[in-house]
Amino acid sequence: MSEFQPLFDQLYDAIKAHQTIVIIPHARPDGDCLGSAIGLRDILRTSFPDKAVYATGEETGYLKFLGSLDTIEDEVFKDALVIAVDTANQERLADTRHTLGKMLVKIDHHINIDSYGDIEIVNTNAPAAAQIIMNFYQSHEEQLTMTETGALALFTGILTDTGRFKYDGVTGETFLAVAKLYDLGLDTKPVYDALEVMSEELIRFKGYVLLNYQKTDHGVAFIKITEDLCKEYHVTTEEASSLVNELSRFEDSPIWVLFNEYEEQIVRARIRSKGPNISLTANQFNGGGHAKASGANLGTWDVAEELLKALDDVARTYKADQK
Ligand SMILES: [Mn+2]
Repeated sequence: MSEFQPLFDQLYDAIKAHQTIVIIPHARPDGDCLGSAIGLRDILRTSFPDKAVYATGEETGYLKFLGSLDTIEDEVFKDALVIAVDTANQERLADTRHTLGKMLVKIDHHINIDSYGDIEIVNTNAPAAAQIIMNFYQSHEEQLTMTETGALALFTGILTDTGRFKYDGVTGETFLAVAKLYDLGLDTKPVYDALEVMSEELIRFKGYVLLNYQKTDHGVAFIKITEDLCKEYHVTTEEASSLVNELSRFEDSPIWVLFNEYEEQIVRARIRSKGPNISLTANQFNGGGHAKASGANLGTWDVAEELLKALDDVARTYKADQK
């Protein structure tokens, strides 16, 4: 029996006990948070047709194939069970009415820095929140069911957060979850079609990234993306940020960073690693995440330079240790 079984039982009881359930992913959505939210919504709607089940939040172009989110009034939250997915801290939730419900559940795979749920199912070993949703499904397989829509959404969550099954954290459990999704009628074609397609603007912008990246002394590869640049190439900040792993291929670069500006020129960094733990550095720069994939909120470009210095030092130490 999994150590999470008692928590899954509590979640199941909470679902049974509530007539209205609202699922909330994080802001600036990715495949895992939307896949988890839409997948869980499908499971609950299909298994409990008498309940009112909603998923709120923000949609994003390349993930529209998952289905749309619900727009709900404040009153809907009254007496509702609210389930936040894939979101470490409350400020990041795409709908901050999460406290309006009767009970709040947190399902996440990031380090539990902000303990905000009445029930918290936080498994930092899971490579995707969607895998935890599947673990819950599998823990109550007799009582739960889902359609192809749910299978597609959960597969997308697992696929994107594991970098297509490449990242740390992928285990046999991941593939057992995916095997179950295939058994439930998963059709992967729409997922690969949607994820592989790129606008011409973004392809041109990818060319810009590959021609204009820079490297620090010890091989931290980075690219700085300004709002003006996004305007010039007609790409959104989110689209531009999706190119972060274009800088992953350099043999001598254990760390790579994509910087970009959000509204009012707030600079953020996406930091990735194929060796050293970069989450500790991200923590020092008002950010965090996973050992090999973190984000940081920098504010200004001056702080971006400081982050690069700190990461260059991490790369230097890492390379020295490798020798
Ligand atoms: Mn995730």
